[in-house]
Amino acid sequence: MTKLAAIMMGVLVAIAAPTAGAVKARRPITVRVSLIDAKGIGKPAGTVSIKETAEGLELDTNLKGLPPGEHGFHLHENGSCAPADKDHMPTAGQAAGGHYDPEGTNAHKGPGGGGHKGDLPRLEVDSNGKSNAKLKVSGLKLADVRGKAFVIHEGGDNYSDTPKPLGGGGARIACGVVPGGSALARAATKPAK
Ligand SMILES: [Cu+2]
Ligand SMILES: [Zn+2]
Repeated sequence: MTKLAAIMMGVLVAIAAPTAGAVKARRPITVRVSLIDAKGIGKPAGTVSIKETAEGLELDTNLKGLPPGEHGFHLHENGSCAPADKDHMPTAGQAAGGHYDPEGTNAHKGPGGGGHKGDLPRLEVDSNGKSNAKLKVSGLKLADVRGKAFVIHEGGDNYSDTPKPLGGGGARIACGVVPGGSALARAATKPAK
């Protein structure tokens, strides 16, 4: 190898190394999830860690204290897990608003289905009330989820608005706000008293 070639190699390595490091160094965000009811926020129910990858997000769930079975799981548009009125009744997690739908599709079609971007893969909770899974979600970035809320529903999710709207999961039973987002966005999502 000539001296010049050796110097060039060194330069290439120096340029490539920090770039690769910067992509990998993006640290996961951890969302603390709590059980919720019409009175407010209750016991801790574990965490969801969010990692951004080239394909989208990877959600690492470490949840506990949930009813066994399938549960609808979505990103809702407001960063609040508080109750709010629905049909004049205080309702669990209602302040989280609807499914994240930046394109205004008004359609619940499940993950990657072209409807709500907040439609996530449904959760499987084992007989011990735990859900430990790595869920891959394409089409979402960290910037999309910051300042919004993950909501877990009582029932499952058929990734459709029929026979029941929004996958049929019904009541909201657990919720966690993703840290971050602008102060303005947070103020706008404070539940009405
Ligand atoms: Cu939901
Ligand atoms: Zn949806």
